[in-house]
Amino acid sequence: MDENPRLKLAVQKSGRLTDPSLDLLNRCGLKLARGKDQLVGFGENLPLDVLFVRDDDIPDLVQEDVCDLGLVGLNVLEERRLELAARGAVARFEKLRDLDFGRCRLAIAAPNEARFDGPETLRGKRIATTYPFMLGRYLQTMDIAAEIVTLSGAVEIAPRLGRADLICDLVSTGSTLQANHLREVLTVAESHAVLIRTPVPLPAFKAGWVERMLLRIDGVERVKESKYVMLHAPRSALPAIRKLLPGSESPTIIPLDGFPERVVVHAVCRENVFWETLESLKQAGASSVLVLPVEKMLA
Ligand code: PRT
Ligand code: ZN
Repeated sequence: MDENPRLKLAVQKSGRLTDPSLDLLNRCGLKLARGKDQLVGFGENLPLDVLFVRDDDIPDLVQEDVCDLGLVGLNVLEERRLELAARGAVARFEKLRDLDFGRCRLAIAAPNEARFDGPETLRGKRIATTYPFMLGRYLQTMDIAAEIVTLSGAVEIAPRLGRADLICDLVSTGSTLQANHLREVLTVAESHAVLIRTPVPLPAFKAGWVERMLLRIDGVERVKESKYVMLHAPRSALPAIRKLLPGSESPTIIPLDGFPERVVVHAVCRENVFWETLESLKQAGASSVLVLPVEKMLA
């Protein structure tokens, strides 16, 4: 048996999740060697390799233990879970983290000119979707009988082709709906990218690396909006300045040589620092204010 087995992580090969997934891994310190069109990226500096696949294959690759980890949309995961449940099977992938990318919602949209007075309007209508299980569950919870027209793509043109009265599809900016003369009327589910893991227990070496990656992911997520603020201030202004620093824990106060009444303040702010905050800080007596991005943070 391999004494130092490598972790295998499934990532979407080419699509909306590819760049943000690779960006996250890069921020976690992974250097990937990947030839053009290669299906496997080799982790040069960590015992972690990336398998590039279609997003729809990721839940099964992970639950069948072909891959230890996967980055995939909650929508894909949930649809697969319901599909398995409909066959009396149980989804075995385990969610490790919710991630801050791939945000969208599964929504029902109606043609602009069609009347819509709430969920009741769906009764007896045909709804086109590539998410028949999630839509089915939604209709069931709302106690509405409607016909689900399952398509494999191009859902947004179904009403124009006369194949459906409404659609149920993923929406992020809403511009696709708009371009197809549709309007969003109901939200079925919210979604974002998630990290999932195999249900099979991992050997200690791999488990240790999963833990380390999780700490790094948490660090990356935490610093996204964080800023490091440095400023000079009169000691007397400290209470006011502390109140103005957004989401900061106890700042570091450093005496300023030769100026007993003045101090240097260093603080990590967990929220973005806007110009308005800087202006208020200045009004409160701060000077030489510097705002720096935070690259890494380990709790
Ligand atoms: O080839 P593969 O099967 O891997 O890719 P795919 O075509 O199935 O997936 P892809 O790349 O389109 O999306 C991958 C994942 O990104 C989805 O499963 C979601 O978790 C997430 N995501 C986030 C989205 C969107 N936003 C999104 N807007 N997935 C799809 N869309 C589509 C939507 O279906 C519609 O056609 O974009 C259009 C609407 O976008 P807006 O901005 O016009 O509203
Ligand atoms: Zn897909």
